[in-house]
Amino acid sequence: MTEIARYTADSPVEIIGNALEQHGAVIVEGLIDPPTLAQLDREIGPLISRSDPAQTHLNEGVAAFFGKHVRHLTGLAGKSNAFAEKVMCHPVYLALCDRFLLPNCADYQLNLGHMMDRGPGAHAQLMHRDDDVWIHFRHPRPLVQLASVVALVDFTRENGATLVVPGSHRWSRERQAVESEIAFAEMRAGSAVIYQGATLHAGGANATSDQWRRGFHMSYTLGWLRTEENNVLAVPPARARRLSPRAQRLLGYGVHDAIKDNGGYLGMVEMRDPLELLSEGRL
Ligand SMILES: O=C(O)CCC(=O)C(=O)O
Ligand SMILES: [Fe+2]
Repeated sequence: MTEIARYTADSPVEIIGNALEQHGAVIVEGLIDPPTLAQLDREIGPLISRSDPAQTHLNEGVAAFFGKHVRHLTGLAGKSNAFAEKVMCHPVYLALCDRFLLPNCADYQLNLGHMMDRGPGAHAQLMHRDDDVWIHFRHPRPLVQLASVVALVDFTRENGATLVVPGSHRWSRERQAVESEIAFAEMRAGSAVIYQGATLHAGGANATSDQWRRGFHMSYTLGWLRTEENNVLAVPPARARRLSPRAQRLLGYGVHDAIKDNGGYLGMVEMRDPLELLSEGRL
């Protein structure tokens, strides 16, 4: 069995980033502090407990991937201020996005902010790479995604800790992991596993515990790529207006301004930056 490199949240972010570059995955312990965890619980707890594990999914493939024992809550930045300002805008995530994503875009954005409460009976997900959502973007391609699973309860092997294959971000796309290459992201509530979009991983099976394994699946991508969750519809202007400009920009409200790189603009409204229209009350 293999292990995932571990650091604490006060480790220099450069060291955390070096491990993420080398191994494709890293655990950061104590990333989310206890008061923020309590705020998340107050804001999100009542919503997730009303979610139906047998909900309708986009199609049968997605339904099979998640199974019928998982409660979902999406569009988190519109539902929880703590998620938007303290998780999505966490300085460690932003510093890692600066290092890994900014070389390939003028600004990065949230790809997905998704809570999963993986209940007893949840089966393991198929081993996958999150960046395969952009399957038409042929290889070789630059690094396009940083992803993370944040533990909101203690993650154990029994309750389905995320399975991660360190080093697989550099493998050929055909290579499959054998058991000895797969690590369990066992970690305390408030810790997170952070991985590259090309790193093989899967939600683990919650086969023997009686706990709900609650966590955020959150990822960031280049500002010029279509996002998995339609963030501007999931967090419409009436909600986005209450957030900080940084959070609004991460949700895709800002223009992607590549003029300084001899490129152009993406995402204008009335030839203006929607962020300005939002602050002027015109959106
Ligand atoms: O919840 C987890 O442990 C992993 C989730 C995941 O990888 C996914 O939904 O793509
Ligand atoms: Fe995934």
